[in-house]
Amino acid sequence: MANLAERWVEEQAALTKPDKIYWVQGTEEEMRRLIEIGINQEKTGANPTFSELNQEVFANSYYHRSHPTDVARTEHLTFVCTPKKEDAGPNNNWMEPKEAKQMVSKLFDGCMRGRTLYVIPYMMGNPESPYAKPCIQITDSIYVVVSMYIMTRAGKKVLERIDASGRFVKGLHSIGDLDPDRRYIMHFPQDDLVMSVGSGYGGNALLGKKCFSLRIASYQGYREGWLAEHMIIMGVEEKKSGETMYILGAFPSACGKTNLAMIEPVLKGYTVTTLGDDIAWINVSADGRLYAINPEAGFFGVAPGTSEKTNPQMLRTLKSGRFYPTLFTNTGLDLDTNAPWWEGLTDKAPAHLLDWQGNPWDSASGKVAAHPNSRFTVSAYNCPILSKEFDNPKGVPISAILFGGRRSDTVPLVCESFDWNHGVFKASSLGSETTSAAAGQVGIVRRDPMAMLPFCGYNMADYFRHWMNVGSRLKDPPKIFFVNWFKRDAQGLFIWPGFRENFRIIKWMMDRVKGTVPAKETPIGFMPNYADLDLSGLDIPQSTFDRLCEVNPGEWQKEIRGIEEFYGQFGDRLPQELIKQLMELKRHFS
Ligand code: OXD
Ligand code: MN
Repeated sequence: MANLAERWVEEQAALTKPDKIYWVQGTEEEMRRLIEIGINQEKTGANPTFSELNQEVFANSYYHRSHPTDVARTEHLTFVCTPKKEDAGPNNNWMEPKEAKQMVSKLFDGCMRGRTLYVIPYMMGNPESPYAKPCIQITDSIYVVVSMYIMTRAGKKVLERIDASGRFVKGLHSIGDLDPDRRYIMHFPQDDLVMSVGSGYGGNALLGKKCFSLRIASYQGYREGWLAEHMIIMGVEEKKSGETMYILGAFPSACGKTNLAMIEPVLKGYTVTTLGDDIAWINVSADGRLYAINPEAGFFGVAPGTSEKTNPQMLRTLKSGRFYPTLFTNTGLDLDTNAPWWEGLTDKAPAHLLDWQGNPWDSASGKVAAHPNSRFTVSAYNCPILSKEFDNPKGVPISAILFGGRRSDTVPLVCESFDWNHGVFKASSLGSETTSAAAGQVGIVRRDPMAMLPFCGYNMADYFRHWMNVGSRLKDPPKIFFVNWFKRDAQGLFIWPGFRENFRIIKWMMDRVKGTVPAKETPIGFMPNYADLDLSGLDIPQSTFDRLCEVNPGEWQKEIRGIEEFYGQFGDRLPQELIKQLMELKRHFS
């Protein structure tokens, strides 16, 4: 009798009707072969799926150009299909599961005719970890197969794990005809199932990432008592003591999360190691502490703005090519060197450049050469500062959690919450100006609780309660901090220098965790004293610091109105504790 995985694959093949079925083994030699096919035969729109890049500049790297309408996550086409609409919550688009399956099944019907159906068994998390989860993705895109090979632990060994556990997360994917009108990313949390059609873009098509490791996994975590979060994991070692503190950080997409995960400390005496740049699975261990693992095995990062200055470790990672190939998608292409190029990589653009759509780029046009959401896909194992704990099955113990957003005003540079529930309140009302990582208008403030608004696979009111329940199980809860690197002055210029200098704030947070510095109590939380922030070598006088840390009553009254409006949509389901916290804040500013 066919096993569980085979049976499911047969059913999907009966629906999608491919010419061939290919089970991915997960070997390097196999990926070379698939890349070759992508170079010579397989097309994405009018372009070959891959072309080889200059191996001297970026070793083992390949270029991919997507369909021009398929460049970002499409939140309006992303659905959470729970039997009851209230369980998906106002934070998700909803469709009744049976209806949703019927609708997308029509799009999947025969969509792989003349094509190959690839079966990718993969693991999210180190297979040795009790927290890791086995999965299978079906796809008809070689770009997706190679990307999954980089981003997850893929290979046939996972099938043994599926046989043993009798459970796996299923992902059915087809690029379909790439028509945005026939594009749907459907999640079925009750069935551990994702069906995605019409897009090859990472966040829509690498189903282990946002679809499973955040949307489906957040629901699993809700049921099972853990958290799946949109967070980086970093280790900061103090050389003098030899001690490492592990920190989580949540930021909405394209707010410098990856740069922070690999920050080169501007202060002497510290080393930063990276464990993850996007997703953390967080469990309460027997000792009452939070431990985090990164379920992914690679980085799918925004290229523009990545440079020797902003993220030298990422550039080293991208140039390594040591263990896995690296992909560049929708960047510009330097015709003289055959290397990818993007805005910010060098001060001056190359003389002969193709833009992300393959047209000669004209510097006078005012247009960008690389798409603002152009991406690299690179293995974490290629990263020179990958933490030696990266594969620790238990994960790493967490001492601090940091939340951030992109705000021109209102939110100060750094603020520590009074306690866990106050931190949950502040994180639940986090606002951020939108970026190009998702389709839609850029630069307007939207509430993005825990930076999870596009990724929470169930009603966020229940999610907030779940956060508080997890906190109540902790013996030694991590401190929760809020940062805003993006405050602007009256001329619209950033006040804080950002990038490497952000480490000064990390250092203050570590001092607070250790209890070695006092702080000022304000209505919104604890804030640093000027004297306790190490600003040595920076020209930041007290007056600038005061602007960075300003809590302006008028701005906060507006903020409170924004929070009230956001909370309103959750009705009675919103935990009373959050309403209490909001009332308390309001009292201070009325
Ligand atoms: C991402 C995102 O790709 O958050 O990580 O959009
Ligand atoms: Mn992300």
